[in-house]
Amino acid sequence: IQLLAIFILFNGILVAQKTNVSKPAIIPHPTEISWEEGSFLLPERAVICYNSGAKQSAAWLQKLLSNTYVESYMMTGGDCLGFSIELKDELHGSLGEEGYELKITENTVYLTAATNSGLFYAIQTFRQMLPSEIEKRKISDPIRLPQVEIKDKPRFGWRGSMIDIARSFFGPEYLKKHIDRMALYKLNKLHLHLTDDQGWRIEIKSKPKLTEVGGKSAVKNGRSGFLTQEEYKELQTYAKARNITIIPEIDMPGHIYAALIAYPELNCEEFSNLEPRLATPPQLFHEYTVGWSKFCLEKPEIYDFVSEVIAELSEITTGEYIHIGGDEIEDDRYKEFVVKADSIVRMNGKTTIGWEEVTQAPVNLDFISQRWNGKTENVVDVRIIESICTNFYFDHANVPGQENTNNWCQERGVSLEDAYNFNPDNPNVIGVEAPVWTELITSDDIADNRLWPRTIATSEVGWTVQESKDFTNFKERLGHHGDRLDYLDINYFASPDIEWN
Ligand code: TNX
Repeated sequence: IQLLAIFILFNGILVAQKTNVSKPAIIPHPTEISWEEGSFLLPERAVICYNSGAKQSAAWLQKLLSNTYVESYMMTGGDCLGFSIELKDELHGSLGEEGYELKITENTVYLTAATNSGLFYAIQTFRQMLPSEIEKRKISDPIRLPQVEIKDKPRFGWRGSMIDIARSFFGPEYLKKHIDRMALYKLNKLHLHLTDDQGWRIEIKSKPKLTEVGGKSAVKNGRSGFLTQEEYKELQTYAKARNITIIPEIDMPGHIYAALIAYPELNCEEFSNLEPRLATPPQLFHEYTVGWSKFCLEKPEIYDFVSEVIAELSEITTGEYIHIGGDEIEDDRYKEFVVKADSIVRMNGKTTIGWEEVTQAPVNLDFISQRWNGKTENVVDVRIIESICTNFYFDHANVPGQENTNNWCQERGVSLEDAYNFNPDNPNVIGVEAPVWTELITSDDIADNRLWPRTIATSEVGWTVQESKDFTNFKERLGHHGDRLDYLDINYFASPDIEWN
């Protein structure tokens, strides 16, 4: 009898150990999360039942499960076996455009939202609960998840990442990977800095020389190239399916040398728009110097150019926004240019974004200003995307002294803590975005190192309410994501203040 008792006790401990599953680390931190006693062992066969409109999301869930041993079938309505995924219009009020609920009981995972974007995010949270190996290969070991109830929605609708593909080109392959990685952390805006002095990266059919000439140029050691319109459209579709909008930027009226070599008539005759004269058409420009080129702003023809380029870009852009740049230039006609460019964008049915300098000009109130140094005196009170360089410029060093990094904004660089601790509390702020400028970033590996894990910090800044943010707690959760980042082949900077496990 004693032996039997010990045996039962022993078995009891085994069962208890088995069901006492660890709590997965969710990033960004959800609004409300309550772990329950007990667990759910994913079954070998499952039926994902979905309601009207939720089919595309059910397919995402099925795709995710296909990297586990769970064999799943999709069925509309009917009896769920393990998974229920539902759109509920009436939750729009409480969950908004991107919120969701995720509930795991002893035998079912319930994913609910008012939109497919919300369901997509419920799936991303569920994905973070699955073993990290699923990012790389199919796993056959039993998966036991803790029971939980999550109600979650973002603090901001704008949670962005920017890559400068003008100085060094990053093509569709890298950008798709980046989109996948962004999606895992619920980022929803990918801003592409498409043009600059060193290159022009988007095909404009009515101005073929932009890419024939400007597509062949790049910063020293950087890659050249450009996106065809087909590639751009495909990228948008790929992003859209992952709840990400592409924001195209044509930087004007400065940072424009690549267009000037392609179409020298946009220059002043005496090249006074190229001061200091660092290059003269038809020479390409490969150096790292900013703020020296501009359109010849007294020539009316430049507005024909701007109109044609913006019209064609608007035509192929499915998102609501066009970014006109507008940074780092001094010219008496600057404000006039910005107002005109803004109205051209609006005529094409889009919302205009520009770097913060643009708010010196009396732009339309729909305008969105992207704040990067906080030094502009606004004449208009418009919406703001927060990208202040001390906290969001990831071309700066991860740690002091890191080579091939910028340091003009903050000598010591932008630490993970800097990236995390920013609180965007200005009432005009609609969200956050972290830019990466690529004068010194000439390979995918270096780009990965600058983007990750700081981009994950930005995701929590954009998603999680201030009261739930805590750097110590974030670091701990991030440590548990190291494997996942590895399985995703991300060459992330292994911040020394994180215990990676
Ligand atoms: C500033 S901040 C820029 C970029 C450069 C970056 C790094 C801003 C709007 N523009 O043109 O690439 O510094 O040098």
